Amino acid sequence: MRLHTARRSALPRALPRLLGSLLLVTAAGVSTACAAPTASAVGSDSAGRAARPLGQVVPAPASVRPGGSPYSLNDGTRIRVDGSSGEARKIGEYLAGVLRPSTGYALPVTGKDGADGIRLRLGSRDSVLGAEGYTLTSRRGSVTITARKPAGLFHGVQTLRQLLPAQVEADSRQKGPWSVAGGTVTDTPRYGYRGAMLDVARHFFSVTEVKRYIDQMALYKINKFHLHLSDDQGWRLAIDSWPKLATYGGSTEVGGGAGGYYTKSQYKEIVNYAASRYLEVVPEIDMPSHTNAALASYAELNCDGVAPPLYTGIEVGFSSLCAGKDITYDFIDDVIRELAALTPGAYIHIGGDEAHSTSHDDYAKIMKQAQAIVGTYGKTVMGWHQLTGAEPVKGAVAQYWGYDKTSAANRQQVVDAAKNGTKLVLSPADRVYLDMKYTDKTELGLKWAGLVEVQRSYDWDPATYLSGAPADAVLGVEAPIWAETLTDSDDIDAMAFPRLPGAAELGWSPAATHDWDTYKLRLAALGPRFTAMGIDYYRSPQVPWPAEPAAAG
Ligand code: TNX
Repeated sequence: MRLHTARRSALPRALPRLLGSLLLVTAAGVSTACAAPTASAVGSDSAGRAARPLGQVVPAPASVRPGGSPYSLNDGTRIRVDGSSGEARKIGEYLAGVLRPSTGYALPVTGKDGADGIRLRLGSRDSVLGAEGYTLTSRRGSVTITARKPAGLFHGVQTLRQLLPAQVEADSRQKGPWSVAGGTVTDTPRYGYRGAMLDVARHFFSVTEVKRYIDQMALYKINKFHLHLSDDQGWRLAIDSWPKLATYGGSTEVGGGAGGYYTKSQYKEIVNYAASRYLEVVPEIDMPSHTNAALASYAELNCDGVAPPLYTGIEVGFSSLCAGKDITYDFIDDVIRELAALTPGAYIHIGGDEAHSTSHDDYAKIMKQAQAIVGTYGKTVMGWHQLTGAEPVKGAVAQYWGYDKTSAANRQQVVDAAKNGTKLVLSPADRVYLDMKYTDKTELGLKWAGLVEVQRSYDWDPATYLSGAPADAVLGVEAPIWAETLTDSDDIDAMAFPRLPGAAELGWSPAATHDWDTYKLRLAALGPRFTAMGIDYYRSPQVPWPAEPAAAG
């Protein structure tokens, strides 16, 4: 048995394990929950190589049973996958791709025979695991991840990454040892919808930047990637039947930069990349407002037949599609048809927010037609919660983005819709809008919904947040990041980290694990991982980050 720290090796053999389990149980206050160890155990090694308790993972796993000998990778380790499925092999290759650069081990991905190594098993008959759950068992000689479905295996692999020392995330060779504490994690998500949104309209982000964010989401078991593809400042997807949307409407962005758009093949590349990380893309074309880029591209879409100039400011609510013109509905049909053909996922998001210059009747008319069109192409309607002020179709999902100053009447409208069957995804702006400043000193971001420090972002419960809404109306949580002030991956990193993992935990972890005091310790332990991945995160004073060298570049 390899012991991880001098402090521990001085203790009798069974004692560290016993202490570990006691800490796990008491810190979370519930016996099934995982939780954090003491602050000193989080940060005892500046390189993040301290022994890591089994439950020290974000999102908190549903159940953790520490015990037994740890597992250690070595230069002979194999990743053994279930040969019956190509997907298990791909996940094995993905894991090897994460582990090889830092460990320097060959880590061949081989067939499932053999009891040692990292074993990825599909086809568990444990129905409790559902489509996304997994078990991970670590003992001397092996770590075995078992799941019913590939998504569960993939999520289990993310847990394994976090159970290894932080340096495993580096892209160059690091010193081991590479050990995982002994025991079993059994884990399933609280909600089926765990999303993050990226606004590529206010500033355009390249395919490479988008993939980077996808990889970051996957670490925390997020499974929906909402792409905000159109707004006043830019149209970001090529549409064959209306080519000027992209070539002209996509030619600028906030501040007047060059903008850009995704060709269909680039867009497919994003969708496929997301799918390889078990994320479903939820594409959004915002309407009837937030449409200046489209209105500027085609004069005939405007009620007065005059195309407005391109727009590079950050005001909202001034643009509107024209409810009284037939061509408006041809346009919506063409766009949704082409988009649906590029969308393997269930949802198409039609926006519907901040239509301040559209009359109620016009709004209701356009949203009714748009919803019908989404249905025609076999997709489920998603819209911002203002959709509940029109007539949401059966099965529609409303994304709630209210905040503490949202009027009681507006909240009630959403609650009433939920009582009538509209499903909800919760994105409260004063909690999980990742573009809100942390403090007054935060350089990037906006603050119309207030300042959102890390604790405020984490400390709410999706089941009770919208009081009066039936708990089963809530499909999950999504953290949007709007990009008026953000121009590249560094900017996304600075705003999403460390709040994104908290939003992911709200979507994944059982309510019983929800506890800021233990969460902040688990979050602190992610600091060296962010650094190893080149993420220059906000060092919130609310979180006891371990000492570490300044973040790279
Ligand atoms: C509100 S939330 C918006 C966006 C802005 C964002 C900035 C919502 C559906 N609309 O148009 O980009 O605030 O935080």
